Amino acid sequence: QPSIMTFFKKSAREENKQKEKEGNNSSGNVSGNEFPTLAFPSISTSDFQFDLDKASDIIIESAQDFLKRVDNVRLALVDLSYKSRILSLVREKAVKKGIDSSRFITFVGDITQLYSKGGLRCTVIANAANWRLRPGGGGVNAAIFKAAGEVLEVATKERAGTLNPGSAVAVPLPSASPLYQREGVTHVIHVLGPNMNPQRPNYLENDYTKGCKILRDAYSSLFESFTSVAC
Ligand code: AR6
Repeated sequence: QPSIMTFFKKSAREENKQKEKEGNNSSGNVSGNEFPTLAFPSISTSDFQFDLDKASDIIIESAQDFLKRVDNVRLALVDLSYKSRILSLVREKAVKKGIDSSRFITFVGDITQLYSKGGLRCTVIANAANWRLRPGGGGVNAAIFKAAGEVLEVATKERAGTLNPGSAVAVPLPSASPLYQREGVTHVIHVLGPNMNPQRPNYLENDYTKGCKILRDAYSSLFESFTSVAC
């Protein structure tokens, strides 16, 4: 009878095997670039169930468009696992499209521990938020609010009460926050992406014409907010 521990040990072994195969935990040039860096999760592709192939195209197009227009900044797409499908799709497409690997990277790690656990300095992090900008609910939203402490909730309420799909709001992180002190994060940008999950508000009923537009708007609002706080 396999125990829970055996299961965990096996998963850790598998992750390590995968890690060895890939050589490291990132693609792109992680060190030697001191540009302000925005770390962001793939918006809408987990709890909000947005199609991964379409999302990866939008991430690449939006990043490429942004990096053409704005110098001296860097973008890092982050996900928790080496097995992340969205990270592999984006990596493949980034290579095909010839994105500058010193300015666009993919990184495996917890977005709340990028510096302390991964050595990646990101002054600004994005959150895949809900429309009420509430803590909890799971995914990256729960992780960020938990790691940042109550000060993030208070600072968020001062900036905005709700968010429309496709928009973003940048919140300066009070220096009392553990995320500021431990990770060097100065701003959290909440982004609301399109929702393809019938159990969640603003469900788009699989309308990918609307969904893709909202996802593009979400990334462009996110990247514009990043320039306004980092440049
Ligand atoms: N660090 C890095 N990436 C993460 C982390 C983390 N700690 N946690 C999750 N991800 P999701 P959505 C990745 O579901 O689809 C929330 O409950 C995850 O693997 O967080 O936009 C909100 O309150 C995936 O690649 O966001 C909303 O109601 C990506 O982050 C709703 O979910 C986004 O997954 C938003 O759904």
